[in-house]
Amino acid sequence: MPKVAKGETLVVGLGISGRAICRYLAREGIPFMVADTREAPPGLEDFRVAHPDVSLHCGPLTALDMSEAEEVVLSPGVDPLTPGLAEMAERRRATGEPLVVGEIALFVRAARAPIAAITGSNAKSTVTTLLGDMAQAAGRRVAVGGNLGTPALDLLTESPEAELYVLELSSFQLETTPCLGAESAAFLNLSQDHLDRHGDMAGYRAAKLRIFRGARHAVVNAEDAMTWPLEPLPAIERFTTRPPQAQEWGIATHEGREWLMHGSMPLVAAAELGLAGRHNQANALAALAMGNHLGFSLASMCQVLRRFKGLAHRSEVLADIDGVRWINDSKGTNVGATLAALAGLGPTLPGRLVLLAGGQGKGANFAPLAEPMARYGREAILFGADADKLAAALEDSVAVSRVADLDAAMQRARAIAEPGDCVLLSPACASLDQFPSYLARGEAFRQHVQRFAEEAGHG
Ligand code: UMA
Ligand code: ADP
Repeated sequence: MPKVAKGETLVVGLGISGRAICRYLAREGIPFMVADTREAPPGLEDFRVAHPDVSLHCGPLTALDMSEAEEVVLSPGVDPLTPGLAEMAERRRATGEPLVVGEIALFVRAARAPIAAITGSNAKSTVTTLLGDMAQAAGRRVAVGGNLGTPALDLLTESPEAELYVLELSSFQLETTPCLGAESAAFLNLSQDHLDRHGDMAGYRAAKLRIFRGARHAVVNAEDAMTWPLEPLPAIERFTTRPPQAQEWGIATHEGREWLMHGSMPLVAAAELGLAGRHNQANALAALAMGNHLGFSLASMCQVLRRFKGLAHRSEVLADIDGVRWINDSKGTNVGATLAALAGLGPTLPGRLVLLAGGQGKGANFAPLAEPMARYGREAILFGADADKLAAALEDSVAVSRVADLDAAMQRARAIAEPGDCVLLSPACASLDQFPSYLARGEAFRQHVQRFAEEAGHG
């Protein structure tokens, strides 16, 4: 049986994070070997070129003897309960630290600047990008990455002068981080996602709550008790989309208009925000609370909120073609995100919503989509691995059609959408059964829309 040599670190996974872990260990002069459970992992070529002398094990981890490994560093997509790893879960190193950790644990050890960290089922990327822009506007040398964009460990070399790290962290990354020690940590919301990995909501929440370990400042959602830390922390601030109490960050009417507020202090009128929708007002408040703690001026943060138009693939309006609006929300990869999109868009439409949804449901319950679809939907066009489950949840509430894939869904949407309608790609599912990523799915949607626009003479 192949063996991790005594004193060697084992890196598990050859994806984006795995390759970043390898680069970090090589830079630090730490001896390591690599394993990937797949016979032909995607990063193989890169790895062979970058680390020609490092040994690699491909295939089941039970076929690798890791009993003498110095440390085992997991990529986020690797479940710590994978056979071969599960047996190591309780083991500790001579230093007392857990033997099995993730990439972020190495980052915490190496980082020399404060960390602001953001997690939640939805809105992580939006809040992370907003806070990064706010830091920049405040004149800070900031490095932004993690689950979004650059892997955390690569930030150490890409931005060696960073005064602040702003990290988007997934439940997968937090699950293997013993103590993050963030200067400010936000847990934005919790709704069903990744249940196939975490088992149930309690397991999923527990992974996310690890963001607060060692934190000096926490930002939580006043309307979602699942985001509140279980342990006392030096400072906890709350955001809400209701009128704020005392020192909360919230929304209230001021001089006849809705404003984002800190306690009784109006900050910026909701209508001035570059981002649309109630859910994005909550996101803006979370970023303000974190930025305020980090010492950014409220005035410069509000300027950022006025000009920030949002990220691609998140309720992104692509075109208006013959009175039909086409919106790309490919990043709506769970039910909570799709609910936010339906609730945000539905009331604003003169017509109805045509929803394109489907893919891998990750064990989620689709029933909550039925009510908003009954209220705002014209039809749900369903495709991908969990289309049947979606159909079962929706068919009593709205017209449903089943198609093979996104291409067929686009043709169907074009045929049935009426002027005033909105065609919304917000799949409530991961894309991986039919696409390499949600980005590829959103790009495919964009290309269809572009072609429809050209055919309609809008190109
Ligand atoms: N895999 C195996 N065997 C292995 C290693 C990986 O089967 O030995 C599989 C995993 O189960 C997974 C895929 O390969 O299906 C990728 O896993 P990975 O850990 O190698 O992923 P990376 O390429 O390193 O990308 C990860 C994040 N992906 C995941 O957590 C699944 C990326 O987030 C992140 O941008 C990147 O690290 C840099 O930090 C993507 C994501 O989908 C956007 N994240 C999930 C989400 O946002 O919901 C958590
Ligand atoms: P994440 O990085 O957590 O996936 P994103 O900012 O990329 O978050 O947004 C993901 C999805 O969640 C998008 O479909 C977006 O429209 C939706 N969304 C944004 N803000 C919220 C919110 N506050 N609550 C629920 N869904 C949201």
